[in-house]
Amino acid sequence: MKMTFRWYGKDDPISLDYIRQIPGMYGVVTAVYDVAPGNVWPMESIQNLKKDIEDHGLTMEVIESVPVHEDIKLGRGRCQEYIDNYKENIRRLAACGVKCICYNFMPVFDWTRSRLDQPLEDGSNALVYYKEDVDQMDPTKMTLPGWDASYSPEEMEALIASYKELGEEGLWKNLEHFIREIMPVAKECDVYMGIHPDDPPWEIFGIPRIITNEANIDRFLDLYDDPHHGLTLCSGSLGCTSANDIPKLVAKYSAMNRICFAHVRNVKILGDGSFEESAHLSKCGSLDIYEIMKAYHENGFDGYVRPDHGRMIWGEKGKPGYGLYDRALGATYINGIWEALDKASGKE
Ligand code: DNO
Repeated sequence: MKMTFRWYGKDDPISLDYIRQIPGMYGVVTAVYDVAPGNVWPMESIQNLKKDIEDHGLTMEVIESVPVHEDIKLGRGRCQEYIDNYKENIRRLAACGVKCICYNFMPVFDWTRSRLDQPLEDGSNALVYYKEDVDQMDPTKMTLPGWDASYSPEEMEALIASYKELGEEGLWKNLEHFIREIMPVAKECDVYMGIHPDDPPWEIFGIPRIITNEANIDRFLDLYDDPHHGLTLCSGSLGCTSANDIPKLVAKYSAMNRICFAHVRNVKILGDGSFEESAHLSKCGSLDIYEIMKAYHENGFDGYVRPDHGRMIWGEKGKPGYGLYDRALGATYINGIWEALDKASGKE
């Protein structure tokens, strides 16, 4: 496994100098953030990003995310032009040494939470999803850090209506078209495309979400039979519901060589469709992180890993989910488990 850390570029309050000090850090996961979704990333921006990262002794082999324009997901408007741009981005990133691209196919909203700084018992705070509060939320009147905030309330309303009309099968059809278009390019460029599951893995605000469970992931992988067509297996996204058995999914898809990127996050499932993000340590949440890492290890996983959302601890103020301290603790914990698994299996 190759340990990585998400870095939001020059505007990230966490510097590359700090990231390189986390033990065992192989590289950062980043993106070009000043280009609107759908457009081609300037070569110069990609090269500058790479240089900066490599000057700090880190690698830039993983991009998260190259966003998929809503016209592609809806199969309308400038869909084909945006798909061509997407292919060009794959080519450009590959030319700069990128080996893995993370993306998602969630309509309009990326990860959704009801509160970003819920105080926890130990004085830290974390992202939470309380179903009752989400049920009251009006997505046309708010935004969250992972969302595209450029829509007016009217545009948002129209977009939501289009997805309701499209429905689940319509979304599958558009996903299939996108995959059949981009995968030959990714394969030729030797870039591994890892789709991120929907977070949370169920329908929100009445619009469809499809990368949510084992049956749907099987259906997704069947769209294109090649290891370059794979998964970003996010334990915390799929693991918000106990219906998904994460160690089992990790074992299955890593044995099939279809996981290129592992997001390791723990969550505490609260039972009524609510959950809280917790520290990575197994006993702090509902997921058994040891069993998850063991499933990767036993199946010879050698892809990229990153600690996912952390809590805010030790008074840190920062980007929700993406502070330094708790994610660094997460990386160290994961490295510790991996070292133990290596040694116990005689690998080291
Ligand atoms: C949450 C992240 C997601 C992820 C995208 C991938 O913090 O894991 O926002 O980056 O869904 O496209």
